[in-house]
Amino acid sequence: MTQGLIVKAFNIWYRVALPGGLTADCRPRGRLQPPAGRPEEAGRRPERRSGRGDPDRSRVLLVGDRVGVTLQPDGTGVIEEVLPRRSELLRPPVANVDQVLVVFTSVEPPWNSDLLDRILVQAEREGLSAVLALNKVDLLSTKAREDAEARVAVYRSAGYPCILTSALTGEGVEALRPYLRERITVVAGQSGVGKSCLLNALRPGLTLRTGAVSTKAGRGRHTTRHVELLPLDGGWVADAPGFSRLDLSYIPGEDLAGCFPEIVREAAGCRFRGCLHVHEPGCAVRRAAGAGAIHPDRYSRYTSFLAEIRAREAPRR
Ligand SMILES: Nc1nc2c(ncn2[C@@H]2O[C@H](COP(=O)(O)OP(=O)(O)OP(=O)(O)O)[C@@H](O)[C@H]2O)c(=O)[nH]1
Ligand SMILES: [Zn+2]
Repeated sequence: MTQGLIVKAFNIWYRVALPGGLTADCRPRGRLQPPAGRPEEAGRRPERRSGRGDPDRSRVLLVGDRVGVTLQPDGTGVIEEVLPRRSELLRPPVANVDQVLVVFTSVEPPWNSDLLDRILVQAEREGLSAVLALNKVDLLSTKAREDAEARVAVYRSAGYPCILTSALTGEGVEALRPYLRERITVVAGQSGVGKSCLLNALRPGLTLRTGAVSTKAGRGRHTTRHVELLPLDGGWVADAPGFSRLDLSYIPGEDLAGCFPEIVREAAGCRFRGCLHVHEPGCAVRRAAGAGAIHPDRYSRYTSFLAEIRAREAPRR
């Protein structure tokens, strides 16, 4: 049996990447058991994948699953086993994701820290690390670039690696590369920020559709775009829509602070366990926000997200 990684799923077939750069289209063995997830995942999400434990084998496996395959004489393979998952994303549906590459811009489209913070909160909630790429820096004047640097510094001080990139000139592309090596990365960011272009710059041999509408035959109105993992420096990237939910109300209010790494660092100093860092006495987080150790913009984003979650939670009580 050979170990491989599911890189694409279609109907009952799965494309599996094998050692040596080979791939084989594989079908699961009849009685294949669903993989074990992380036990602490139970109850983390508002919606569970309906295929969990479902006898419909076609939904048991995910792109990103590590599998054991027996190759057949005709070049196809049979998936005999699935290794336990380290993580399981619902949107996009990918297993074993390590991190999110968040691509954003300060022009075309303009800076949107609300969306950026929402994406980062989701990444933290899923237990994924995040790397930020501020793309299209070729469009910035010296002054605009200084402003962009200042905005990015907020995220650096929160603990996120941030790289200024241009898919057009190639600036920052080599600085970004080491973060993607040997990991499974999902690319997130609003439409038009240059996600596909940046991946193309990282992988000159690869051509992803960018900007223009795809003309690929057979892509009818009712077919959805499937997730695919693309090889990159011994790692894998998924340029798939989905990882940019605007609605954070699936996160319990008391868990939100845990999704801001700089708040987590300070919260140990709060007087009360379970401090929500809003108006509790002896709150180290508010103190740190007042003193600048936590950036006031990030702190106020935390309080506004918390208010949003609370407003949704209230009717359920
Ligand atoms: N000037 C400049 N333009 C860029 C850069 N990166 C991408 N673009 C342009 O921005 C537009 C959108 O790029 P895409 O790569 O398609 O953006 P995307 O984020 O993949 O967009 P969606 O597929 O809609 O999510 C295209 O017209 C690109 O040519 C950059 O670094 N500099
Ligand atoms: Zn506190």
